[in-house]
Amino acid sequence: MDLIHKRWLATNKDHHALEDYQGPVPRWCTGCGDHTILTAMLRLCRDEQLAPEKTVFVSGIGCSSRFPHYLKTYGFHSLHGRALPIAEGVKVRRPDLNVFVSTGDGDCCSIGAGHWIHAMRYNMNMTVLMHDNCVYGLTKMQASPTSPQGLKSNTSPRGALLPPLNPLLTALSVPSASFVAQAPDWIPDILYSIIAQGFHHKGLSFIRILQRCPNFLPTLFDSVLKNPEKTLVLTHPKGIQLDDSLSRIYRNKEEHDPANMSRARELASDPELTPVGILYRNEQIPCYEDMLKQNETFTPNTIEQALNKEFDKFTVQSRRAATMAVA
Ligand SMILES: Cc1ncc(C[n+]2csc(CCOP(=O)(O)OP(=O)(O)O)c2C)c(N)n1
Ligand code: SF4
Repeated sequence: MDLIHKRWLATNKDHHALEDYQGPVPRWCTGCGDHTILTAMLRLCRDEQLAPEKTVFVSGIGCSSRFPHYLKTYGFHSLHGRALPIAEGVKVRRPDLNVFVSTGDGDCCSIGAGHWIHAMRYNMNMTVLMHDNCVYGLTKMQASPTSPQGLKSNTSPRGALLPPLNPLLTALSVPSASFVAQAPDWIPDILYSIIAQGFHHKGLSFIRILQRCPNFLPTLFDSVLKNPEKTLVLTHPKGIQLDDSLSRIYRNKEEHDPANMSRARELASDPELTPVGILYRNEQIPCYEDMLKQNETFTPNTIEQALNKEFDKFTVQSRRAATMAVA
């Protein structure tokens, strides 16, 4: 940001600074990936100058679902698994609002899985952050659908029996999926860039964020964190780009066109590499709220006319007016 721009912002009374969006100090554990996700979100609100009164964060229940408490916008800390239908309700009545959803892997892929699939289908214009720490954090370490096979937890003391669900592949398989991306919480610039692109996408942007939970799974992402070669950064003029310093660390890159669904599926199922970037984007898929508007038979005007017609049946008329009406 140049000096003139900075000075102009400082003197502009309508400008929102980062602190205008910042709520109380978060109560997540030290080192929890949710902190960096919140920082990225605060930056986005400030950079996009989102009006706090026109911005809503909806969440379910879980550590990650405490997100709305830490932002000075509207927020709805709802029920376990129900963040998406509530966000859809907000969007359908108030399409003018910026709607964001924070949901954990338990919240989204377990109890909320049905809502997740249908929210992808409805493709309403909102940004969905799926904080995937591969465990139930808030309730103190039970296996989630994305937990690695063999994970010893309070619900699987001998190790989780099932292989994990792949949230990227699941999302890509839903008809009408229009934006699917993966971001790590530990590369702030990439995380921010992906969230920003998701926000600018018209439709539901599903962003799976690999989120560290140092309290319960401190070594979960070690292989990727300690060896940058295991990360495959998906670059594209219509996706994300790496600056020089990140390019020196993350040498494993692929130019991936987000319109290419079959390559997106291959990348999502790669057993060795962790893809980071926008896997799929399709701007042609209509949003449900726009489809509704086109088919809307009840406008405020037609509702008023229908109500007036009904109320007129009960109008008490003077005898003279009634006689005139009969004549
Ligand atoms: C209907 C219902 N079932 C179960 C719970 C208990 N519960 C609260 S949070 C949670 C799981 C949280 O895990 P996740 O969604 O992965 O979020 P995290 O805490 O890891 O961020 C569970 C099972 C609940 N609150 N409501
Ligand atoms: S338990 Fe895990 S997910 Fe929850 S706040 Fe602590 S580090 Fe974060």
